[in-house]
Amino acid sequence: MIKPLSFLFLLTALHSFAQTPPKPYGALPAPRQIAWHETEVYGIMHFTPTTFENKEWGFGDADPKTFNPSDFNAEQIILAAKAGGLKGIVLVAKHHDGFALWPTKTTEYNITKSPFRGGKGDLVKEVADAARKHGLKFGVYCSPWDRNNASYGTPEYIKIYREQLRELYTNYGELFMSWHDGANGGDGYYGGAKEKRSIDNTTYYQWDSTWTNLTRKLQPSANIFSDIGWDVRWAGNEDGSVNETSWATLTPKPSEGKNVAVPGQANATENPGGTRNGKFWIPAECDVPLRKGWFYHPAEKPKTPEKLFDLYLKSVGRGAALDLGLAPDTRGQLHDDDVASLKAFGDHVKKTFAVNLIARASSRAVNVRGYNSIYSAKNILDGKADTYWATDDDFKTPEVTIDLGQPVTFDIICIQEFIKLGQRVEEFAVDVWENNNWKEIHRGTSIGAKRIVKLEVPVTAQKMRLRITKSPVSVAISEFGLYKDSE
Ligand code: FUL
Ligand code: CA
Repeated sequence: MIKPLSFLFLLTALHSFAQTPPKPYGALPAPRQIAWHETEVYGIMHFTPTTFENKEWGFGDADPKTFNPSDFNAEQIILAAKAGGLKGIVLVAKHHDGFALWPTKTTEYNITKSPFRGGKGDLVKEVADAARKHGLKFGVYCSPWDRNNASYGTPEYIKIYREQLRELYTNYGELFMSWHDGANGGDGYYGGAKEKRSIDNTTYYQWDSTWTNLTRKLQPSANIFSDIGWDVRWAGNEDGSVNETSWATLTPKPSEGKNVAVPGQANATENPGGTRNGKFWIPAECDVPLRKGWFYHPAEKPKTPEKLFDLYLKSVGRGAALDLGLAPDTRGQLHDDDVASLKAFGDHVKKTFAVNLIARASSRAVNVRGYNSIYSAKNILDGKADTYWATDDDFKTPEVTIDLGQPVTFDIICIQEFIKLGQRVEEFAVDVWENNNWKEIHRGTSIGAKRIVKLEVPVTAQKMRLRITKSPVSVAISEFGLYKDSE
Protein backbone atom coordinates (compact mmCIF):
# COMPACT_ATOMS: atom_id res chain seq x y z
CA MET A 1 0.00 0.00 0.00
CA ILE A 2 1.27 3.51 -0.80
CA LYS A 3 1.34 5.79 2.20
CA PRO A 4 -0.42 9.13 1.57
CA LEU A 5 2.81 11.01 2.02
CA SER A 6 4.79 9.00 -0.47
CA PHE A 7 1.82 9.16 -2.85
CA LEU A 8 1.98 12.92 -2.63
CA PHE A 9 5.71 12.76 -3.16
CA LEU A 10 5.20 10.60 -6.24
CA LEU A 11 2.67 13.04 -7.61
CA THR A 12 5.01 15.95 -7.06
CA ALA A 13 7.83 14.05 -8.71
CA LEU A 14 5.63 13.26 -11.71
CA HIS A 15 4.48 16.83 -11.88
CA SER A 16 7.99 18.26 -11.86
CA PHE A 17 9.02 15.66 -14.41
CA ALA A 18 6.27 16.90 -16.70
CA GLN A 19 7.48 20.47 -16.20
CA THR A 20 11.10 19.76 -16.99
CA PRO A 21 11.98 21.00 -20.43
CA PRO A 22 13.81 18.64 -22.77
CA LYS A 23 17.58 18.63 -22.39
CA PRO A 24 19.31 20.88 -24.95
CA TYR A 25 20.98 19.04 -27.80
CA GLY A 26 24.40 19.84 -29.28
CA ALA A 27 25.74 23.34 -29.89
CA LEU A 28 23.30 26.10 -28.91
CA PRO A 29 22.68 29.62 -30.20
CA ALA A 30 23.75 32.57 -28.05
CA PRO A 31 21.10 35.24 -27.35
CA ARG A 32 22.68 37.52 -29.97
CA GLN A 33 22.26 34.73 -32.52
CA ILE A 34 18.62 34.17 -31.57
CA ALA A 35 18.04 37.88 -32.27
CA TRP A 36 19.90 37.51 -35.57
CA HIS A 37 17.69 34.55 -36.60
CA GLU A 38 14.65 36.75 -36.06
CA THR A 39 16.08 39.38 -38.41
CA GLU A 40 15.84 36.93 -41.35
CA VAL A 41 16.21 39.44 -44.21
CA TYR A 42 18.55 42.42 -44.14
CA GLY A 43 20.75 44.40 -46.49
CA ILE A 44 24.37 45.31 -47.10
CA MET A 45 25.07 48.66 -48.70
CA HIS A 46 28.06 49.53 -50.90
CA PHE A 47 28.58 53.21 -51.68
CA THR A 48 32.11 54.65 -51.92
CA PRO A 49 34.26 56.39 -54.58
CA THR A 50 34.09 53.02 -56.36
CA THR A 51 30.43 53.81 -57.19
CA PHE A 52 31.58 56.92 -59.08
CA GLU A 53 34.27 54.95 -60.91
CA ASN A 54 31.71 52.37 -62.03
CA LYS A 55 33.95 49.59 -60.66
CA GLU A 56 33.51 46.64 -58.29
CA TRP A 57 36.86 46.86 -56.53
CA GLY A 58 38.40 50.32 -56.23
CA PHE A 59 42.19 50.26 -56.59
CA GLY A 60 42.59 52.70 -53.71
CA ASP A 61 43.78 55.59 -55.88
CA ALA A 62 40.52 57.46 -56.52
CA ASP A 63 40.68 61.13 -55.58
CA PRO A 64 38.48 61.61 -52.46
CA LYS A 65 36.77 64.39 -54.41
CA THR A 66 35.22 61.79 -56.72
CA PHE A 67 32.93 60.92 -53.81
CA ASN A 68 30.35 63.54 -54.61
CA PRO A 69 26.77 62.28 -54.52
CA SER A 70 24.37 64.82 -55.95
CA ASP A 71 21.53 64.03 -53.56
CA PHE A 72 22.42 61.48 -50.90
CA ASN A 73 19.37 60.44 -48.93
CA ALA A 74 19.77 57.75 -46.28
CA GLU A 75 16.06 57.71 -45.56
CA GLN A 76 15.17 57.01 -49.18
CA ILE A 77 17.42 53.93 -49.03
CA ILE A 78 16.21 52.77 -45.62
CA LEU A 79 12.54 53.22 -46.50
CA ALA A 80 13.00 51.21 -49.72
CA ALA A 81 14.73 48.50 -47.68
CA LYS A 82 11.94 48.53 -45.14
CA ALA A 83 9.31 48.16 -47.84
CA GLY A 84 11.27 45.13 -49.02
CA GLY A 85 10.87 43.56 -45.58
CA LEU A 86 14.52 44.09 -44.65
CA LYS A 87 14.91 44.35 -40.89
CA GLY A 88 18.49 45.55 -40.75
CA ILE A 89 21.25 47.17 -42.75
CA VAL A 90 24.96 46.51 -42.76
CA LEU A 91 26.87 49.51 -44.08
CA VAL A 92 30.18 49.02 -45.87
CA ALA A 93 31.93 51.75 -43.90
CA LYS A 94 35.20 51.01 -45.70
CA HIS A 95 35.57 48.74 -48.73
CA HIS A 96 38.77 47.35 -50.20
CA ASP A 97 39.58 50.77 -51.74
CA GLY A 98 40.21 52.03 -48.21
CA PHE A 99 37.98 55.12 -48.30
CA ALA A 100 36.39 55.64 -44.87
CA LEU A 101 32.82 56.94 -44.92
CA TRP A 102 33.17 58.44 -41.47
CA PRO A 103 35.49 61.17 -40.14
CA THR A 104 38.10 58.72 -38.87
CA LYS A 105 41.30 59.81 -37.23
CA THR A 106 43.11 56.78 -38.64
CA THR A 107 43.57 57.86 -42.25
CA GLU A 108 43.38 60.97 -44.39
CA TYR A 109 41.57 58.93 -46.99
CA ASN A 110 38.12 59.64 -45.64
CA ILE A 111 34.87 61.44 -46.19
CA THR A 112 36.05 64.80 -44.76
CA LYS A 113 38.32 65.15 -47.79
CA SER A 114 35.36 64.84 -50.15
CA PRO A 115 32.82 67.52 -51.08
CA PHE A 116 30.13 65.54 -49.23
CA ARG A 117 28.32 67.91 -46.79
CA GLY A 118 31.13 70.43 -47.32
CA GLY A 119 33.69 68.08 -45.77
CA LYS A 120 31.68 67.86 -42.55
CA GLY A 121 29.71 64.75 -43.36
CA ASP A 122 29.51 61.38 -41.64
CA LEU A 123 27.74 58.90 -43.85
CA VAL A 124 27.93 56.11 -41.28
CA LYS A 125 26.00 58.29 -38.86
CA GLU A 126 23.40 59.28 -41.44
CA VAL A 127 22.68 55.66 -42.33
CA ALA A 128 22.72 54.51 -38.68
CA ASP A 129 20.30 57.29 -37.72
CA ALA A 130 17.94 56.64 -40.63
CA ALA A 131 17.96 52.90 -39.91
CA ARG A 132 17.10 53.37 -36.25
CA LYS A 133 14.49 56.01 -37.01
CA HIS A 134 12.62 53.47 -39.14
CA GLY A 135 13.14 50.47 -36.89
CA LEU A 136 15.94 48.71 -38.75
CA LYS A 137 18.97 47.27 -37.00
CA PHE A 138 22.37 48.63 -37.94
CA GLY A 139 25.67 46.85 -38.56
CA VAL A 140 29.05 47.57 -40.11
CA TYR A 141 31.50 46.08 -42.59
CA CYS A 142 35.06 47.38 -42.45
CA SER A 143 37.31 45.74 -45.02
CA PRO A 144 40.48 44.23 -43.57
CA TRP A 145 42.09 44.67 -46.97
CA ASP A 146 42.97 48.29 -47.67
CA ARG A 147 44.32 49.10 -51.13
CA ASN A 148 44.93 52.73 -50.24
CA ASN A 149 46.88 52.44 -47.04
CA ALA A 150 50.67 52.75 -47.36
CA SER A 151 51.22 50.52 -44.36
CA TYR A 152 49.04 47.66 -45.53
CA GLY A 153 50.98 44.43 -44.97
CA THR A 154 52.92 45.73 -41.94
CA PRO A 155 52.01 45.42 -38.22
CA GLU A 156 51.32 49.17 -38.24
CA TYR A 157 48.26 48.63 -40.43
CA ILE A 158 46.75 46.15 -37.96
CA LYS A 159 46.81 48.90 -35.35
CA ILE A 160 45.05 51.20 -37.83
CA TYR A 161 42.46 48.58 -38.74
CA ARG A 162 41.70 47.87 -35.09
CA GLU A 163 41.39 51.56 -34.36
CA GLN A 164 38.93 51.85 -37.24
CA LEU A 165 36.85 49.06 -35.73
CA ARG A 166 37.08 50.73 -32.34
CA GLU A 167 35.73 53.99 -33.78
CA LEU A 168 32.90 52.18 -35.52
CA TYR A 169 32.09 50.16 -32.40
CA THR A 170 32.01 53.18 -30.10
CA ASN A 171 30.34 55.98 -32.04
CA TYR A 172 27.30 54.48 -33.74
CA GLY A 173 25.22 52.76 -31.08
CA GLU A 174 24.47 49.07 -30.76
CA LEU A 175 25.37 47.00 -33.81
CA PHE A 176 23.65 43.77 -34.79
CA MET A 177 26.51 42.63 -37.04
CA SER A 178 30.21 43.07 -37.52
CA TRP A 179 30.83 41.80 -41.03
CA HIS A 180 34.34 40.58 -41.90
CA ASP A 181 35.21 39.98 -45.50
CA GLY A 182 37.50 37.20 -46.61
CA ALA A 183 38.97 39.06 -49.59
CA ASN A 184 42.39 40.44 -48.69
CA GLY A 185 45.84 40.95 -50.13
CA GLY A 186 46.79 41.57 -53.73
CA ASP A 187 47.64 44.58 -55.84
CA GLY A 188 46.70 48.10 -54.89
CA TYR A 189 47.74 51.74 -54.68
CA TYR A 190 49.23 51.48 -51.16
CA GLY A 191 50.10 55.14 -50.75
CA GLY A 192 51.55 55.34 -54.24
CA ALA A 193 53.66 52.17 -54.18
CA LYS A 194 51.29 50.56 -56.70
CA GLU A 195 52.42 47.02 -56.09
CA LYS A 196 51.23 43.61 -55.10
CA ARG A 197 51.25 42.81 -51.40
CA SER A 198 50.63 39.37 -50.02
CA ILE A 199 49.91 38.66 -46.43
CA ASP A 200 49.54 35.40 -44.56
CA ASN A 201 46.01 35.81 -43.33
CA THR A 202 46.30 32.91 -40.92
CA THR A 203 48.58 35.13 -38.82
CA TYR A 204 48.38 38.72 -40.09
CA TYR A 205 45.01 39.90 -38.79
CA GLN A 206 45.02 37.98 -35.49
CA TRP A 207 41.26 37.65 -35.63
CA ASP A 208 41.01 35.86 -32.30
CA SER A 209 42.35 38.77 -30.33
CA THR A 210 40.53 41.39 -32.45
CA TRP A 211 37.20 39.70 -31.89
CA THR A 212 37.84 38.87 -28.25
CA ASN A 213 39.29 42.19 -27.18
CA LEU A 214 37.37 44.57 -29.41
CA THR A 215 34.20 43.15 -30.87
CA ARG A 216 32.99 41.13 -27.90
CA LYS A 217 33.98 43.83 -25.40
CA LEU A 218 32.61 46.88 -27.19
CA GLN A 219 29.71 45.30 -29.08
CA PRO A 220 28.63 42.15 -27.26
CA SER A 221 25.37 42.00 -29.23
CA ALA A 222 27.05 42.18 -32.64
CA ASN A 223 27.07 38.94 -34.59
CA ILE A 224 30.51 38.33 -36.04
CA PHE A 225 30.18 37.28 -39.67
CA SER A 226 32.96 35.68 -41.67
CA ASP A 227 33.81 32.48 -43.55
CA ILE A 228 34.13 30.78 -40.15
CA GLY A 229 31.75 32.72 -37.88
CA TRP A 230 32.11 33.15 -34.92
CA ASP A 231 28.39 33.83 -34.94
CA VAL A 232 27.27 33.70 -38.56
CA ARG A 233 28.98 31.91 -41.42
CA TRP A 234 29.26 32.80 -45.08
CA ALA A 235 26.97 30.58 -47.15
CA GLY A 236 29.90 29.59 -49.36
CA ASN A 237 28.54 31.36 -52.45
CA GLU A 238 27.14 34.73 -53.43
CA ASP A 239 24.06 33.35 -55.21
CA GLY A 240 21.70 33.78 -52.27
CA SER A 241 21.12 30.18 -51.25
CA VAL A 242 22.28 27.33 -49.05
CA ASN A 243 21.83 23.59 -49.57
CA GLU A 244 18.39 22.13 -49.14
CA THR A 245 19.77 20.29 -46.13
CA SER A 246 21.53 22.97 -44.15
CA TRP A 247 22.52 22.68 -40.50
CA ALA A 248 22.97 25.67 -38.23
CA THR A 249 26.07 24.09 -36.71
CA LEU A 250 29.54 24.14 -38.19
CA THR A 251 33.00 22.88 -37.39
CA PRO A 252 35.21 25.35 -39.28
CA LYS A 253 38.00 23.63 -41.21
CA PRO A 254 41.32 25.04 -42.41
CA SER A 255 42.01 25.11 -46.12
CA GLU A 256 44.39 22.52 -47.49
CA GLY A 257 47.91 22.63 -46.16
CA LYS A 258 46.98 25.07 -43.36
CA ASN A 259 46.34 24.32 -39.74
CA VAL A 260 44.03 27.16 -38.86
CA ALA A 261 40.74 28.31 -40.37
CA VAL A 262 40.45 32.09 -40.77
CA PRO A 263 38.34 34.44 -42.89
CA GLY A 264 39.56 34.25 -46.46
CA GLN A 265 41.35 31.03 -45.80
CA ALA A 266 38.98 28.33 -44.75
CA ASN A 267 37.77 25.22 -46.43
CA ALA A 268 34.31 26.54 -47.14
CA THR A 269 33.01 23.47 -48.93
CA GLU A 270 30.84 22.64 -45.92
CA ASN A 271 29.50 26.17 -45.55
CA PRO A 272 26.37 25.74 -47.72
CA GLY A 273 25.26 22.69 -45.72
CA GLY A 274 26.91 23.22 -42.35
CA THR A 275 28.18 20.32 -40.24
CA ARG A 276 25.61 18.03 -38.66
CA ASN A 277 26.50 17.96 -34.95
CA GLY A 278 29.14 20.61 -35.63
CA LYS A 279 31.10 22.09 -32.75
CA PHE A 280 29.49 25.54 -32.81
CA TRP A 281 26.17 27.16 -33.60
CA ILE A 282 27.15 29.16 -36.71
CA PRO A 283 24.15 29.50 -39.06
CA ALA A 284 24.58 30.73 -42.62
CA GLU A 285 24.05 34.13 -44.16
CA CYS A 286 23.30 34.19 -47.88
CA ASP A 287 24.75 37.43 -49.21
CA VAL A 288 23.69 38.28 -52.71
CA PRO A 289 23.55 41.61 -54.54
CA LEU A 290 20.14 42.94 -55.55
CA ARG A 291 21.77 43.73 -58.89
CA LYS A 292 24.58 41.81 -60.54
CA GLY A 293 27.40 43.65 -58.76
CA TRP A 294 27.76 44.95 -55.22
CA PHE A 295 28.23 48.50 -56.54
CA TYR A 296 25.87 50.43 -58.78
CA HIS A 297 26.46 50.10 -62.52
CA PRO A 298 24.01 51.88 -64.83
CA ALA A 299 23.92 48.96 -67.27
CA GLU A 300 22.72 46.42 -64.69
CA LYS A 301 19.17 45.74 -63.54
CA PRO A 302 17.87 44.58 -60.17
CA LYS A 303 16.64 41.02 -59.70
CA THR A 304 12.94 40.52 -60.21
CA PRO A 305 10.63 40.17 -57.18
CA GLU A 306 9.97 36.55 -58.26
CA LYS A 307 13.68 35.77 -58.21
CA LEU A 308 14.00 37.41 -54.80
CA PHE A 309 11.12 35.33 -53.45
CA ASP A 310 12.83 32.20 -54.73
CA LEU A 311 16.05 33.23 -52.95
CA TYR A 312 14.05 33.90 -49.79
CA LEU A 313 12.79 30.31 -49.86
CA LYS A 314 16.35 29.02 -50.44
CA SER A 315 17.87 31.06 -47.61
CA VAL A 316 15.39 31.97 -44.86
CA GLY A 317 13.39 28.88 -45.80
CA ARG A 318 16.45 26.74 -45.05
CA GLY A 319 17.28 28.18 -41.66
CA ALA A 320 19.68 30.84 -42.98
CA ALA A 321 19.33 34.60 -43.52
CA LEU A 322 19.12 36.61 -46.72
CA ASP A 323 21.49 39.59 -46.96
CA LEU A 324 20.63 41.64 -50.03
CA GLY A 325 23.25 43.96 -51.48
CA LEU A 326 21.91 47.47 -51.96
CA ALA A 327 23.79 49.76 -54.33
CA PRO A 328 22.88 53.45 -54.33
CA ASP A 329 23.54 55.27 -57.61
CA THR A 330 25.69 58.40 -58.00
CA ARG A 331 22.89 60.53 -56.59
CA GLY A 332 23.20 58.54 -53.40
CA GLN A 333 19.78 56.90 -53.66
CA LEU A 334 18.41 53.58 -54.82
CA HIS A 335 17.27 53.58 -58.41
CA ASP A 336 13.47 53.48 -59.00
CA ASP A 337 13.83 49.96 -60.43
CA ASP A 338 15.46 48.76 -57.20
CA VAL A 339 12.81 50.47 -55.09
CA ALA A 340 10.04 48.81 -57.13
CA SER A 341 11.64 45.38 -56.99
CA LEU A 342 12.19 45.56 -53.23
CA LYS A 343 8.62 46.72 -52.61
CA ALA A 344 7.07 43.96 -54.72
CA PHE A 345 9.26 41.36 -53.01
CA GLY A 346 8.37 42.68 -49.56
CA ASP A 347 4.66 42.68 -50.40
CA HIS A 348 4.89 39.13 -51.76
CA VAL A 349 6.43 37.81 -48.54
CA LYS A 350 4.08 39.81 -46.32
CA LYS A 351 0.95 38.74 -48.19
CA THR A 352 1.94 35.09 -48.43
CA PHE A 353 2.75 34.69 -44.75
CA ALA A 354 0.06 37.00 -43.37
CA VAL A 355 -2.27 34.21 -42.36
CA ASN A 356 -1.46 30.71 -41.21
CA LEU A 357 -4.27 28.76 -42.87
CA ILE A 358 -4.30 26.28 -40.00
CA ALA A 359 -4.99 29.05 -37.52
CA ARG A 360 -7.78 30.42 -39.70
CA ALA A 361 -9.63 27.14 -40.09
CA SER A 362 -13.05 27.26 -38.45
CA SER A 363 -12.40 24.35 -36.19
CA ARG A 364 -9.34 22.29 -35.61
CA ALA A 365 -8.51 19.27 -33.61
CA VAL A 366 -5.01 18.37 -32.68
CA ASN A 367 -4.07 14.85 -31.76
CA VAL A 368 -0.68 13.82 -30.62
CA ARG A 369 1.15 10.70 -29.89
CA GLY A 370 3.52 11.27 -26.99
CA TYR A 371 3.62 14.60 -25.23
CA ASN A 372 4.11 16.38 -21.97
CA SER A 373 1.08 18.39 -20.96
CA ILE A 374 2.65 21.85 -20.80
CA TYR A 375 4.49 21.21 -24.04
CA SER A 376 1.22 20.60 -25.82
CA ALA A 377 1.07 20.26 -29.59
CA LYS A 378 -1.24 23.26 -29.62
CA ASN A 379 1.90 25.32 -29.07
CA ILE A 380 2.85 24.83 -32.70
CA LEU A 381 -0.22 26.75 -33.82
CA ASP A 382 -0.16 29.78 -31.52
CA GLY A 383 2.08 31.99 -33.64
CA LYS A 384 4.54 32.35 -30.77
CA ALA A 385 8.15 31.34 -31.30
CA ASP A 386 8.69 30.82 -27.57
CA THR A 387 6.08 28.12 -27.04
CA TYR A 388 6.73 24.66 -28.37
CA TRP A 389 5.57 21.10 -28.58
CA ALA A 390 7.89 18.64 -26.88
CA THR A 391 7.77 14.92 -26.48
CA ASP A 392 8.97 12.65 -23.70
CA ASP A 393 12.71 12.07 -23.73
CA ASP A 394 12.56 8.61 -25.25
CA PHE A 395 10.01 9.53 -27.88
CA LYS A 396 11.94 10.67 -30.92
CA THR A 397 9.55 10.12 -33.81
CA PRO A 398 6.25 11.71 -32.82
CA GLU A 399 3.50 12.90 -35.10
CA VAL A 400 0.70 15.40 -34.91
CA THR A 401 -2.57 15.23 -36.80
CA ILE A 402 -4.57 18.33 -37.53
CA ASP A 403 -8.17 18.45 -38.64
CA LEU A 404 -8.79 21.83 -40.21
CA GLY A 405 -12.57 21.48 -40.04
CA GLN A 406 -12.88 22.34 -43.71
CA PRO A 407 -10.77 21.82 -46.84
CA VAL A 408 -7.89 24.26 -47.16
CA THR A 409 -5.73 24.91 -50.23
CA PHE A 410 -2.04 25.55 -49.63
CA ASP A 411 1.30 25.27 -51.40
CA ILE A 412 3.68 26.34 -48.65
CA ILE A 413 4.52 24.46 -45.47
CA CYS A 414 6.51 26.16 -42.74
CA ILE A 415 8.06 24.43 -39.72
CA GLN A 416 10.18 25.90 -36.94
CA GLU A 417 12.19 24.22 -34.24
CA PHE A 418 12.63 25.73 -30.80
CA ILE A 419 16.30 26.38 -31.45
CA LYS A 420 17.16 27.42 -27.91
CA LEU A 421 17.25 23.65 -27.34
CA GLY A 422 19.47 23.07 -30.38
CA GLN A 423 18.86 21.65 -33.82
CA ARG A 424 17.28 18.29 -33.14
CA VAL A 425 15.25 16.97 -36.06
CA GLU A 426 16.99 15.21 -38.94
CA GLU A 427 14.04 14.12 -41.06
CA PHE A 428 10.33 14.84 -41.28
CA ALA A 429 7.36 14.15 -43.54
CA VAL A 430 4.00 15.77 -44.17
CA ASP A 431 0.91 13.82 -45.21
CA VAL A 432 -2.64 14.69 -46.18
CA TRP A 433 -5.71 12.54 -45.68
CA GLU A 434 -7.04 11.57 -49.08
CA ASN A 435 -9.52 8.83 -50.05
CA ASN A 436 -9.36 7.34 -46.58
CA ASN A 437 -5.61 7.07 -46.64
CA TRP A 438 -2.58 9.10 -45.67
CA LYS A 439 -0.73 10.41 -48.69
CA GLU A 440 2.78 11.78 -48.23
CA ILE A 441 3.17 15.15 -49.91
CA HIS A 442 6.63 16.06 -48.70
CA ARG A 443 9.66 14.53 -47.08
CA GLY A 444 12.41 16.77 -45.76
CA THR A 445 15.52 16.92 -43.60
CA SER A 446 16.94 19.80 -41.51
CA ILE A 447 14.49 22.26 -39.94
CA GLY A 448 16.27 24.54 -37.46
CA ALA A 449 15.10 28.15 -37.14
CA LYS A 450 12.79 27.78 -40.11
CA ARG A 451 12.09 25.38 -42.93
CA ILE A 452 9.82 26.58 -45.71
CA VAL A 453 8.68 24.05 -48.28
CA LYS A 454 7.13 25.24 -51.52
CA LEU A 455 5.09 22.48 -53.15
CA GLU A 456 5.15 22.17 -56.93
CA VAL A 457 1.37 22.36 -57.07
CA PRO A 458 -1.18 23.49 -54.50
CA VAL A 459 -2.82 20.80 -52.37
CA THR A 460 -6.33 20.86 -50.95
CA ALA A 461 -6.94 18.89 -47.77
CA GLN A 462 -8.94 18.98 -44.57
CA LYS A 463 -6.83 16.68 -42.48
CA MET A 464 -3.08 16.55 -42.34
CA ARG A 465 -0.21 15.13 -40.41
CA LEU A 466 3.32 16.17 -39.52
CA ARG A 467 5.62 13.27 -38.79
CA ILE A 468 9.10 13.56 -37.36
CA THR A 469 10.79 10.53 -38.83
CA LYS A 470 14.35 10.86 -37.59
CA SER A 471 15.82 12.61 -34.59
CA PRO A 472 18.61 11.65 -32.18
CA VAL A 473 16.59 13.06 -29.25
CA SER A 474 13.02 14.06 -28.43
CA VAL A 475 11.71 16.97 -30.47
CA ALA A 476 10.89 20.61 -29.72
CA ILE A 477 8.81 22.19 -32.50
CA SER A 478 7.72 25.78 -32.02
CA GLU A 479 5.57 26.49 -35.07
CA PHE A 480 3.84 24.76 -37.95
CA GLY A 481 2.03 26.65 -40.69
CA LEU A 482 0.32 26.26 -44.05
CA TYR A 483 0.24 29.13 -46.49
CA LYS A 484 -0.78 29.89 -50.04
CA ASP A 485 1.79 31.67 -52.20
CA SER A 486 0.24 35.05 -53.03
CA GLU A 487 2.08 35.40 -56.39
C1 FUL B 1 32.96 40.17 -51.08
C2 FUL B 1 33.76 41.42 -51.48
O1 FUL B 1 34.98 41.12 -52.12
C3 FUL B 1 32.81 42.16 -52.34
O2 FUL B 1 33.39 43.27 -52.96
C4 FUL B 1 31.62 42.57 -51.47
O3 FUL B 1 32.01 43.52 -50.52
C5 FUL B 1 30.97 41.35 -50.81
C6 FUL B 1 29.88 41.69 -49.85
O4 FUL B 1 31.94 40.57 -50.18
O5 FUL B 1 33.70 39.16 -50.60
CA1 CA C 1 4.55 28.34 -30.74
